Amino acid sequence: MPNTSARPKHGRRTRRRRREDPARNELVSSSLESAQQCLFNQDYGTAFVHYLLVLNLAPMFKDFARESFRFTLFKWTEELDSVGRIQDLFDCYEQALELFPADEVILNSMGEHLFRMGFRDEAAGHFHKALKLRPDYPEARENFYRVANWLVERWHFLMLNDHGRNRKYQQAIQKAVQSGCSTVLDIGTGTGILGMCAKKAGAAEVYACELSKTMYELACEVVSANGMDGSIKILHMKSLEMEVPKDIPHRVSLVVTETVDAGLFGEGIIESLIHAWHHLLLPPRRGENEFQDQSATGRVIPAGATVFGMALESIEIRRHHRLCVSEVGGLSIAAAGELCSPVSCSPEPDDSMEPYTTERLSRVPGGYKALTEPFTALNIDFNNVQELEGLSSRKVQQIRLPVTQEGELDALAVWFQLHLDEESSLSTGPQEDTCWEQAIYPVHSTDGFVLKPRDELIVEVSCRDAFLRLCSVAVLRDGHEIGLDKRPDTQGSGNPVSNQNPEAELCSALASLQTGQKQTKDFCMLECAEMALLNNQDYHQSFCSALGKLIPQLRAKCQNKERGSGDSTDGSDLLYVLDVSEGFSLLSLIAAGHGHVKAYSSVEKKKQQEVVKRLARSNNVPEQHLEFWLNHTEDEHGMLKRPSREKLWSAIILDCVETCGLIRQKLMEKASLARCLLEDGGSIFPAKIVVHGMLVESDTLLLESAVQGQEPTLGFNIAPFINQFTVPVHVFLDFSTLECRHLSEFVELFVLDLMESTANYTNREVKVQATSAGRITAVPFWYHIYLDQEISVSTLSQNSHWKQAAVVLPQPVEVQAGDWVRLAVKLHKSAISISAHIENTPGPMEQ
Ligand code: 44T
Repeated sequence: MPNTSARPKHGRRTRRRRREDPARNELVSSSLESAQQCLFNQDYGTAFVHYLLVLNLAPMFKDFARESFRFTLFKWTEELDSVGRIQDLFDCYEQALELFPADEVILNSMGEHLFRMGFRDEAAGHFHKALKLRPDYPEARENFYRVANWLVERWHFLMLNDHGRNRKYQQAIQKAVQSGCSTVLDIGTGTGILGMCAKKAGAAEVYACELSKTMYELACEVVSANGMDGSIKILHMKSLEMEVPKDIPHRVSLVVTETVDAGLFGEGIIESLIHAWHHLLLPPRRGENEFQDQSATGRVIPAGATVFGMALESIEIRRHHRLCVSEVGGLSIAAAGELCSPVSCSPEPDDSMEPYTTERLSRVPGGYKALTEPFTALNIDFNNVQELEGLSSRKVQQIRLPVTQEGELDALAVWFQLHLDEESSLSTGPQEDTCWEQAIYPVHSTDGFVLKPRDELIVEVSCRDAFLRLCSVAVLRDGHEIGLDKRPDTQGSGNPVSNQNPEAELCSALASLQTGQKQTKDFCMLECAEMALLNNQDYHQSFCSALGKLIPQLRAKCQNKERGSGDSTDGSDLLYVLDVSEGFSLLSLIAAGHGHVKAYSSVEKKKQQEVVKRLARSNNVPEQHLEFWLNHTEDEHGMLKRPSREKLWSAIILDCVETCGLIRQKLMEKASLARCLLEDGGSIFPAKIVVHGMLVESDTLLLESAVQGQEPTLGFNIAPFINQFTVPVHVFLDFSTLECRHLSEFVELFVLDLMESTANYTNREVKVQATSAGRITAVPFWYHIYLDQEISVSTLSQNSHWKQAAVVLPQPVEVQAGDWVRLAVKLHKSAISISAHIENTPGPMEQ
C-alpha cells in the first residue's frame, strides 16, 4: 500500500528554488506521468501519492490536474472506506484540502464521509463552506439541508418566535438581576439569548455554556453582533464538565437554563442542576429571608416545575406502537410473536428503548380522547438540591385516576408548567396556545383494554436515570384489580398485580424457569413507522393485488416458452421477486405466498428475519421460497444482483418514499439499475410516482422554519444568524391537521416514471388557479405511488405510515381568488424545490 501520510514539504523555500532545480522539474514531470499511468491502471492509492507530490512541488499544475486529482481522491478514499481505513481516508482529504482549500467538491465529499461516520457537526461545517463557495451547488445544498435539521433543531425557531415565552424569561431574569443576582451562568445557551438578557439587565458577569459545536459557534456570532463579545464568556462545553476556577472564576448567583424537552428531564436538567448546585452556584438562600443578600446566594431560573399526566385514546398513537391487525395482504400475522415499538417504560433498563416519544396532541391526526382528567404527576423544586438528588431514589408513587370517558387506553400523555419564579410560568399543555409537544408514554398491551367510567386507572410514577417514568399498571373495576401492560418481567413493578388467570401465569413462569429462557423469546422490536406500515392493510393489499396481476401473466409466458422449447418443469419455472424495502417488510412474503415465486427479502435484523420466517411457516410458504439476500452479501458489491446466471427478476420492489415525506435518495439510480435486471415483461414496483401538492397559507409552517418579522428578538439581533439554518423543505408534517388555509385545489406537480426516466435533473412548470385570496406561504406535497396502471397507494391516506413534506417559500406570494400561479417545480436527484410566481397572462383554463 502506498504511504499516503508522507506529506511532501512545501512552502516559500520550495517555490523559490523550483525554477533553479532541473532535478526537481524532472521529478515533477516523471511523477505526473506516473500518476496518470497509475490512474489508468486503477491503482488509485499510488496515483494519489504521485499527484500529491506533483502538486506540492509544482502548484502551477493545480488547475490542469484538478479534475484528475479529485477523481483519484474519490476513487482512493472509496477503496479506503470499503476496507475500513477511516483514519487514512480522512488524512487523504486533509491533504487534498491543504492543496485545494476552497474546492467545494472536495469539501462536500469530505462532508459526506463525515456524515456517514456520524460526525454531523463537522459534516455540516463542510457542507456550509462548500455552499458559501458556490451557492448554486445543488449537491452541497441538499446535503446542508439534510444536516441543518440535525444541527439546529426546528424548535429553536419556534422558541424565538414565541414572544410570550421570550418576554417571560426576560422579565424573570431582569427581576433576579435587579434584586442582586449579579453573576449569571446560562446553561445550554443555544443562540445566547438568555445570557444576553442577563447582561442587558445589568449583570456584572455573564457566562454561558453550550454543548453543540454548531450552536456554540452561532452563539459566539450572535453575541458579538450584539456588541457583547467582551462581556459574555461563552464556553463550548457541557455544564457538567465545568469547574471553578478553571472555566469560570467563581461561583455564580444565578443559573438560567431552558434545557428541557417535552418530557421535562430529557435534556438532563436534573443532572445539570445537581452538578451546578455542587460546583457552580453559590449556596442557596435559607428559609424565607427576604433580606438576604442575593449576590451571596444562588438560585435557578426556572425555579421549578409541575408535571401533569392524562390517559388517552388515540388511534394514531396506537397504530404506531402496537400491532392492531391480524391479517395483511392475504397473510395471517397471528404467529408474528410479540411485536413492540421501541418506546416503552419497561421496568428493566434497556438502551434500545426510549421511555417516551413526543406528539403535539393538538395536531395528532384523527385527534385524541381524554380518558381521565389531568393529574399532577410530580412537583419539583430546582432550588432544592436535596429534592433533586432524592428524585432517583424516590419510591414508586401510585396514583389512582377516576376514568371519565369510555375508550381504549393507548397512552399516557405528559406535559408541564415551568415556574420561572413565584409569579410567572410557561405551560406546555395540549390545550394551551403553545407550540410545544407533549411526551407520550404508549401502552403496549396488544389486546387493547377498554376503560369505562367508574373504573379507576392505577398509574405508577417513578424516576430512573433522571427520566420520568409513567406506567399504567392496573385498572380497578367493581372492586377487582386487572393487570395492564404485560411486561417481560412480572416482578418489575414491585406490586404483584392479580392476574385474570393466575394458573396460566404460573404455568408459563414455570415453563420459562425450566427452559432457562425468558418468556420474551418471540419478542421483536419494530420502529414506530415500521409498526404503522405493518398495520396498514391497504398498502399490503395493493401490493398483493398488483403481484396477483403480474405473476399469472409472467407464468403464462414462461409456460408457453417452456412448451415451445420442450423444457421440463424441474423447479426452474420459479419466478423471482426482489424486495429492497428498507427495514421490516412483509412484501417478499406476500410475493412468495402467490406460489411458484422465490422471493428475496431485504430484512436485515435477525429478530425481524425470525418474525418473517415464523409467518412464512404459519402461512405455508415453503422455506426455500424465501431468502434474506443481505445475509449473503459479505463478499459481493452492489445492491441489486441477479437471482442466478440465467434468470432475471420478475419484479423488483423499491422503497421509494421515506417516512419523513421525501423521495428516497438515489431512487432514480436504483430504478434504472433495477430496469436492467428485469426479465421481459417484469415490473418495478412502483412503476410511477405522481407528486401532488396544494397552495396553502400557513403561519405555523413559517414559525417553524425561520425567525419571523423585522423586529429584533427581545431587542437583540438574532434572526439573520439562526435563519442561515432555515431549510426550504419541511418534513414529518401531518397535512391533515396542519393549521392552514387552502388556497387551491390539489394539483399534480410532477410525475416520476420509474420504468422510463433516467434524468437526474427534471423541471416542470405547473399552473394552478388560486381558489381564494391569501398569502401563499407553502406548498405541502405527497405522493400517489402507482404499482401499475391502476393500483396506487397514497402517502396522504389516513392509515399511511408516511408523513408529508412541504416546500416553504422564501417570500409569501399574495394571491387573489382566480389568479393563476406558475409553479416551477425542480427535481434534482431526489430533492424537490418549488418556486411560485403570479402569472400575468391568463392561464389555459381561464374564461
Ligand atoms: N426547549 C423547548 C428546547 N445543552 C429544548 O445543546 C420543550 C421550551 C421548550 N449545553 C418548554 C418546553 C420545551 N450543558 O443547544 C441545546 C443543547 C444545550 C447543554 C451545555 C448542558 N448540560 C446542556 C444540556 C443541553 O442546550 C440547548 C438547549 S437544550 C434543548 C432545549 C418542549 N419550553
